[in-house]
Parts: sequence; structure tokens; C-alpha cells
Amino acid sequence: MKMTLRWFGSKYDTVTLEQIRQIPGCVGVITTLYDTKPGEVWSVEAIKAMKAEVEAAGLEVSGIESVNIHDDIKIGLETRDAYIANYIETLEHLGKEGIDLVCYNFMPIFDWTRSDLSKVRADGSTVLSYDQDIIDKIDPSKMFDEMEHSSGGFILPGWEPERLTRVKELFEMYSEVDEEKLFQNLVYFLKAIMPTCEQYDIKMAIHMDDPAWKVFGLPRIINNKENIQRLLDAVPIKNNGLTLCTGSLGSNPLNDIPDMIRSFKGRIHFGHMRNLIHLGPRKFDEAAHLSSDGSLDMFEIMKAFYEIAMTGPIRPDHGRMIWGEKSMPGYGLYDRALGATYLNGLWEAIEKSSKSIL
Ligand code: CS2
Ligand code: MN
Repeated sequence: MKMTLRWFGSKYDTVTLEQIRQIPGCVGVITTLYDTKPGEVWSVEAIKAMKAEVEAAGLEVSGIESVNIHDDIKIGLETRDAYIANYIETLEHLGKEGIDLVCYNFMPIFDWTRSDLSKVRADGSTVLSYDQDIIDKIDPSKMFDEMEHSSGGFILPGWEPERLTRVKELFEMYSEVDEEKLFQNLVYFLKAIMPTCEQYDIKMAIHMDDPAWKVFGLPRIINNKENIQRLLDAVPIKNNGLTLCTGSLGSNPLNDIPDMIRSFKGRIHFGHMRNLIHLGPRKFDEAAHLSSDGSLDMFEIMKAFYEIAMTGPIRPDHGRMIWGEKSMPGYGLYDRALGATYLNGLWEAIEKSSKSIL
């Protein structure tokens, strides 16, 4: 396991590379080219510049999150082949620069969804939270405004404003796309890019749907053990792998995360570590990483990662907003640094105790 932190680039992030480097055990960042749109080819020069900036700070680019997928690919329009060709070109450019991990998601229109980005907890910290009753009252075409309004002026990952104008049109375009069609479109995309991924040994790591159920009637396909296994089997190549996100899967209490980690051995290329508290059906608050602060057993999760000999990067996913910090909701420095330290502590204890038994 390799500890990393997500970094949004010097233009957008309140957290600096220098601060990230001082988190004990943190060796790299997970980042992206923030001024590109889905479907565009990433230039070699821009990739080189991003790498050089990160490396000058004594860190590595441990992976990309995300190279986003154009909606035409998800919908399965004829134009998809041109966008897939662009995606392949981007992969070649990344591969030539030695970047071998690409996280992406295949959720229609919206990335992750929450009903509140700064819910106050008893200790005064704020967290992201989800309540289906609130979501049900929101007009999906207003969702971008809702998110922008509550984000404190920060641009949220996956909620970039350029998508805003197309939401109504996109809903119409997705009206014929059910779970099966979306799945087939994903398989089509993966089969097309796999030769390039194998050539450069780029590991594609699909992010789990967040939350793990249908939102606004849009299909969800990467949300439980059976569906994920189906995807792994449909394109049975190691380079077709997963970003195992505990907070996304954990939104559904029926998902047994340690069991899923063990079952997907060899295909998990990236781990997102986050805890949450179930408050009722389809209702949860995010929490500190500590097991006792939420509903997930982070020790059991780390143990499962240890048992599958996870060598890829993991990162603390969303943190709480604490100590007066102002940053993009979920992506401040303080609580994610605490999370990284806690996860490193769990790992060291698991590693040393398992060696002493052997
Ligand atoms: C992230 C996702 O902030 C988050 O919840 O885990 O936005 C993630 O980056 C994307 O879904 C991956 O494409
Ligand atoms: Mn995640």
C-alpha cells in the first residue's frame, strides 16, 4: 500500500504540495489536468508540466483522478468512437510519461451526490451528508445550483460548471439508457481501450457509484458485489480494475466491504478510504476515518487490503471540515491528514502483528 493524497492543482487547491509532503508516509498525489473537459486529448506538454511541478515538491504523481468519460460514450451515441479515440490518445500520452493508474467513473450526468455539504456535527465539525427525502424534493436540473450554493464558492470535483447548461438535454439523452445499456456501453469502452492499457500497463480503476443506488432515476451499475464482479468478468484483464471506495460502497449497509476486497483480489488498483454513519434508510453522514466515529470497521477494511497484498495507492477520501479550515467541502488538509495518519497506524499494526504470528 502506498499512502497518497488527492490534489487539485495549484490553481484550485487550498492545500499545497509542501503541506502534503509533510504528512507522514505520504509519497504522492492523485491529481488531474483541471482545465480539460471530458472528451479532450491531454497534451504531452501539459502532462509533463503537471509531473514536473509535483516532482519538484518531492512527491510523485501516483495516479490520475479522473480522466472523465464523455457522456456520448456513456449514452452510446455514434460519436462515441471519436471520443474513445481521444481517450486512447490521452492514455498513450500518460503511459509515455510513466503514469500507470487512471481512476474514472461511469455515472450518468452527476458524479457523487449529497444533500448537504456542510452539516454540523455535535463537535462543531462539518461533513457532507445524504438524505433521500431532501434529494427527492430537488429538481435535478437545479442540482448544480444547489451544489454551487452550498460549496462555499469552491468548484466541486465532478460538478464543474460547464456541465450546468446541458443538464435538461442530458436527462433526455439518457431517457433510453437503462442499467443494461449503460453496462454494455461501459464494456464497449473498456474493450476498445484495453489494448492501449496493456501496452503501457495502465491500470484503469473504475470508481464505485456514490451513493450506491439510483439517484434522480439515473441507472447505477457499479454498486454491489454482483454487479462489480460482472464487469470484471466481462473484460477479464487485470488492467480493467477498480477504485475501491469504502464510503461509496458503504452507503449501502448490505455491502460487506472486507468480503468484496478479498473477492476482487488482483483487480483493486486504488483505494479510497472514508467512513460514514448510517442514520436510516438512504440517509447517512460522513464521519472521521476512525472506526468508532462511524458505521464502517476501518480495521477490518485495512486488514482485508493487507491480506490481498495491496500494493497500489490508497488515499483518505473526504474529510470533515475542522479547526476553522476553509476549503473545498471534503477536501481540506487537516482531517485528511489525520485520516492518513490513522490509516498508516492501522497498517503498521496489522503488518507487524501478522509478521509476529508467522
Ligand atoms: C470522489 C469522486 O470526491 C469524491 O467523492 O471520490 O468524485 C471521484 O473522484 C470520481 O467519481 C472518480 O471519477
Ligand atoms: Mn471515492
